[in-house]
Amino acid sequence: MKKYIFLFSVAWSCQAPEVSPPEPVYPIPSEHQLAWHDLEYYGFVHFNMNTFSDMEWGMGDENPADFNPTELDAHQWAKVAKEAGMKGIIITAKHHDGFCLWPSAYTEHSVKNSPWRNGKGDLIQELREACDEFGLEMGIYYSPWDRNHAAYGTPEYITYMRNQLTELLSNYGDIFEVWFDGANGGTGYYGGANENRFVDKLTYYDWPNTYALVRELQPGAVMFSDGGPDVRWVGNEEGIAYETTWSNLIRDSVYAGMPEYPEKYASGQEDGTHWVPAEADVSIRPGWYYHEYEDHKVKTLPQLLDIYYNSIGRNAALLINFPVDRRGLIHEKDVEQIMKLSTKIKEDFAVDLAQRAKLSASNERGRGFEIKQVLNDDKNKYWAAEDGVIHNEILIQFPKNQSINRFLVQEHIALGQRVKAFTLEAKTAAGWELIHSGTTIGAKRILRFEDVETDALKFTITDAKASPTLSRIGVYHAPQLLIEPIVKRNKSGAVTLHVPGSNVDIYYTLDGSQPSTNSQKFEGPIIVNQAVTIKTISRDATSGKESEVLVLDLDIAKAKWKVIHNDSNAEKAIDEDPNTFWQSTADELTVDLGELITLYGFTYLPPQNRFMRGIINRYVFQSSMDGRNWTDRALGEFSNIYNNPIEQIVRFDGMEARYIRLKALGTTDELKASFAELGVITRDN
Ligand code: FUL
Repeated sequence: MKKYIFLFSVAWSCQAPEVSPPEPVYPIPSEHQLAWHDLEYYGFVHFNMNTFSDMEWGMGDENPADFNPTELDAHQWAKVAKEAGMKGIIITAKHHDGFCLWPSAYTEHSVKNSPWRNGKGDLIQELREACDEFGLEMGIYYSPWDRNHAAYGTPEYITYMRNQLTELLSNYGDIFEVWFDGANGGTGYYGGANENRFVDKLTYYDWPNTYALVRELQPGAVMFSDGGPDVRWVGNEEGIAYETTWSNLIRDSVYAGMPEYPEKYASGQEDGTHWVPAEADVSIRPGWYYHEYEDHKVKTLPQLLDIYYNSIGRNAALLINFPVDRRGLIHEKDVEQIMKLSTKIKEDFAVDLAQRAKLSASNERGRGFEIKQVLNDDKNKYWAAEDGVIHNEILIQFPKNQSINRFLVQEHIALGQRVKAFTLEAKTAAGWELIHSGTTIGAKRILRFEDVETDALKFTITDAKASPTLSRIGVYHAPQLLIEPIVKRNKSGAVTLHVPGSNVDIYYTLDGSQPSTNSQKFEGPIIVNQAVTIKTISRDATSGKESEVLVLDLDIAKAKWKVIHNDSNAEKAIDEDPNTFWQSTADELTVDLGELITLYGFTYLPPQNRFMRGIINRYVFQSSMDGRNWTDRALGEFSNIYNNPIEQIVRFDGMEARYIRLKALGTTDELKASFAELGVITRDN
């Protein structure tokens, strides 16, 4: 017995003494924010009156009788989310049109006056049960803006909003996130007033007291808006975080819907005062709501994968939206795509090569904080450097040469986000090669790069706010993914198809059939003058692997079109290049089509650069036979175009025209209207 005690005490005394953890670097996440970070990936459901009115933003005058899904099944939504690897679902309980998915006692504009479940339905309750069945969290989207409510704009509406939040946050169990949309104030039905109502977005909602109410009712929930208070908008609706993304934010300078938010605040700030991490939201289709005409525009796997790596891989959570269809189901195509993403992610991260490697760090704080901790999935175990040691090198030596193309790294964020700059190098036959030089890490950073053959990696932290911590390092070799062809067309109608890389063949069809190796092989530009749907795939000539099918509607070529403006730059609005645009001087664009054409609609693409100006949000579209006498053909709003600047499609009954004009009645920033591309629809479907 004595002997054992002796050995034990020798072993004990040989071990390094316990050391204390590093001091936090403020701001740090709260307990409920830390729990939220663990979710990382969850689903959004947009399903309201807009689903039935085929709109993105309803005016608020819609009839509850029109809300009538035929096969609504919240279990299907939850099953899809669960199988896709998502941890929760946020539902649009009330969107801007004010229609409520639960039988609110405070309005008649809800499911209780719809034919769905004979007016006895409660969709929030149905989703609650479905989420519970599949072990998912449930979140609530609640639009502060209400285009239906007569009192919107007065203090009475704030009471209404709080009463409704009280219903939603008291009667449906634990809510993980309350989502406050920044879009608010403008035209609407407003109980029949049909007017323009602007509110002071900073003060009108009395946010401090509204937030206090949410905290009281759901202490575990995080609140989302442009400026938090707990989780912030990433600043675009493409699901893409910034290369440099801080979880810190100068929170008190920000409020929901502030115009300069995306440009100035969305990436967070190194010296931000509060922990308000980013959430990247994006729809699996161009719009947030279901439109049958987008059935072939569901995002492809390479697009979804880019979103994954540019959000979760850049210190943000990812919220992918399903525009539930009129049946009340997530559409088959959306299911297919989201499952492809989860399969691919599993494949990409199947084997962590770092687990077989030998790791060493240039500095270690001491016992409990050794570099081996980064191979452990336990979030509470982490490597830390000694106080004051900012520059740190971590060497990862593989037993033999490896082909790698992914590097994952995480900070121990419970003690604050610290790293400001890092590099990743690989030892190759040519010596140490720089793979990536980056800035922030945060909750998770994933680097994607071309295959590198290497037997060692060097990860160097070159700058940090304080001595760094890391909770995880992973190294992977993701299988190559063949991307579908990129389609370009010029003004004369010449279409080119392109795939980066060599040894890839491209096949296409113009008759609506599925492309295969029996279809036309792309050998050089194809002239496409008429309206057609092009379907195309790429195929690796060696492996025979095929990409997904890309489907694209093309309308008539613009070869004969001329802009009627004394400014050669105006041509950019009809040059078929989405990356160029023209900013008008008179808020309108007039085009001579060169011949008489029967039109069934038009398309408008706003500028595609990151912080664009002069985006049209209210318009009138006119046509003329002679260029002198004009008739109004369509008048309306491009809803949500500022946040989601996708091509706008407006259809009308067929009519002949030689000249067309798109006139801006309003732009999102009141600057002169800009046009990336104006197009026409000549197919009647
Ligand atoms: C935006 C809204 O205006 C859209 O309709 C959508 O709900 C999106 C998630 O947020 O601000």
